[in-house]
Amino acid sequence: MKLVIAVVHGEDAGALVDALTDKDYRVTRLHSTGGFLKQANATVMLGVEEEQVEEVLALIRETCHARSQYINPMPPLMEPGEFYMPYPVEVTFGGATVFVLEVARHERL
Ligand code: 2BA
Repeated sequence: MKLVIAVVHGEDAGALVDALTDKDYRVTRLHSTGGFLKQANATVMLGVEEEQVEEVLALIRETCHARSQYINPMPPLMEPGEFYMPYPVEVTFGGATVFVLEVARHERL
């Protein structure tokens, strides 16, 4: 068995969970926050058989899309007689960051 962990954009998480549950996968959605952007994203976690991993990855590819956004790397600097407005920097988020882990043991008790 494998554990698939996918960090996805919050706006894609609903469609991904629906696509997975439509195919009878058991899924857990966690609210998470990216360390770099410090913005909410979603982590979707599911235990699957090895032969199901490719189908799960295909569903993630179909439902999760890359997005660009601009962030300000530092706040504007305003000292007496000085004004510095930093240029926004473009950052691309995802489609998805996916980890596939070996599961040592799985029980439903
Ligand atoms: P964040 O950490 O908020 O990162 C959002 C996007 O910012 C990243 O998109 C990447 O394009 C950029 N970025 C992140 N760290 C950077 C850095 N040190 N320098 C320059 N740009 C940087 P993605 O790579 O698609 O990642 C989307 C989200 O997936 C991340 O949100 C984080 O929550 C998660 N993630 C990505 N890689 C991970 C990893 N190796 N381990 C754990 N979580 C990861």
